[in-house]
Amino acid sequence: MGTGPKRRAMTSKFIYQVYPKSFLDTTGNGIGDLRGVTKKVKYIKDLGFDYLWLTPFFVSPQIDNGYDVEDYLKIDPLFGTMSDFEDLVVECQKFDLQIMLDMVLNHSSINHKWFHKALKGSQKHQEYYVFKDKPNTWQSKFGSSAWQYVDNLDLYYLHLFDVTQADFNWENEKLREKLFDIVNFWLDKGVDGFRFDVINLISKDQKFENGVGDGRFEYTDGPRIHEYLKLLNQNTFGRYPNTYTVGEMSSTSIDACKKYANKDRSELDCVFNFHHLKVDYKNLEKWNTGFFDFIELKKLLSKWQETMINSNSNMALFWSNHDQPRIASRFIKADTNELQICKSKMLAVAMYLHQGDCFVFQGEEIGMINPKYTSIEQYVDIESKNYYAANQSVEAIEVLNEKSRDNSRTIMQWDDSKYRGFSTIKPWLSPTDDSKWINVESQLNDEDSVLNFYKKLIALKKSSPCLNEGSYKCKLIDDPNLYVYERYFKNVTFLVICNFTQNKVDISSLDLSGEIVIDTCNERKMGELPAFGAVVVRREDETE
Ligand code: TEU
Repeated sequence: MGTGPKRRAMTSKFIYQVYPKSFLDTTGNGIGDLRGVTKKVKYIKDLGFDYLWLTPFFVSPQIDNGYDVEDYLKIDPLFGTMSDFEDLVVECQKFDLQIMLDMVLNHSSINHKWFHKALKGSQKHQEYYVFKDKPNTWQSKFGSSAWQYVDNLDLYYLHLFDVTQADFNWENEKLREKLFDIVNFWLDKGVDGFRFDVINLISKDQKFENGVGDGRFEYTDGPRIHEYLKLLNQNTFGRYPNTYTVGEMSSTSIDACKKYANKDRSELDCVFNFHHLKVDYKNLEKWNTGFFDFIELKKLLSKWQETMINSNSNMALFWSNHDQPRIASRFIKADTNELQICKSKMLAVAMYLHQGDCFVFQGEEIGMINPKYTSIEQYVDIESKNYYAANQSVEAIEVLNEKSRDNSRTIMQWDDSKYRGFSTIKPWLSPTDDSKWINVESQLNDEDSVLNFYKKLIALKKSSPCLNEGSYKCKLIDDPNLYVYERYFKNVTFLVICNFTQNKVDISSLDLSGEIVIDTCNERKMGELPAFGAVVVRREDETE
């Protein structure tokens, strides 16, 4: 029960993210459920994952697909029952797969009973949220003002996300205790870890100044954030020796992240930052297309690797989640299936051989791609709908085709049947594509598939202390085609070479002597790397 700093093992963790709604439907209603997850525990474990992260399945009006929680202690009937969840825990224990839940502690749904009581005039419950006489200029992440007027109270409440997601007031100790109770409830149910949603937004600067732009600097990595995270740690998961936690950090800074996931502090084990996923945002603006700054991507990856390693902190390695378009469809287009497969493998090599914990979003391991919806009716996501409402046009659909969060939320493709082995009826979100190869069944039987490649890559990283603990150095940072880096530890070095283009690239200046442990290319001429190719060389210095 010690609350002092934990010593963390240096081995990287492998976490598989499941979006239950789109994973596997066992009831035939077109919506995935917890029993569907239970059925696939073995599949996840066989790939080599240590953890299963489930996005929220608590009672919710589902305006933001469960990130708007109405009751944190109950399972939404859409996904099953508490007994289904308990069965899932048992199945995970059987396969030694740890379970992580997604805790949304920055806001609740306005359907939550606390908010209802606040609206009815309860002072105590109003203090659980952020009510003000006057709004400031802060903008919601989903567009428009972040404040909503409540007529009968003559007050405004803060919602950094949708108007139905009211922000909590973490200044209030009673509220904090209530939230800690929720986390402890799930720990008692046998949960092994948590992903904390936008957790770096919970400490708002109490001056509530307008600030610049949308106001984010007034509430991001706020004044009491480290104190709150320590309290959360001490009062909940920190009381258990082997829990694992990762915080989703929105628009964060590297200096803040160094502290959040420092191995000697008692905040979190790991952090997500999104800077590397904004390299295709022209002028840092999400809603545009056709832009990709490769050099900036390399600069960001190398800055975060070096800084986090040097400050003894840990970071999440990821290309995708339920808010991001599919990585296989991102950055540079692949013209053929063959190139698409190479690209998926290359991106996996580029990301997961860094130092840090590896997060894979369902379907990434088979190279799933964005759907190409043609009308707004096919979209479900609230952010996408809001964007379209403000920009109704053919161009807006094209932008959504690249940027919508629904791109990653389409159903998991288990086989090549009509509804992809996900369901027996039309799913809640239309299937992605009609390819015959992007599905689990066909890839399990194919030695060279993306799926089997992920398996090998995970095994490689797990088996190598250097890839877990080693330092990092980026090479050829100004090269417009290649991402090259080295990992080194004791007398072992790994050289990672990735071709981010659709052309073959000259690599004759690089020393490839050593053991080639990964070569994604079918045919590779000496001194060349084919389109989207990746090569990894392991060297051991005998003289040390
Ligand atoms: O996302 C936080 C977040 O800020 C984004 O990733 C957001 O979706 C993006 O900036 C919009 O362009 C988390 C969850 O992952 C997301 O699904 C929720 O909608 C959001 O918090 C609110 O809970």
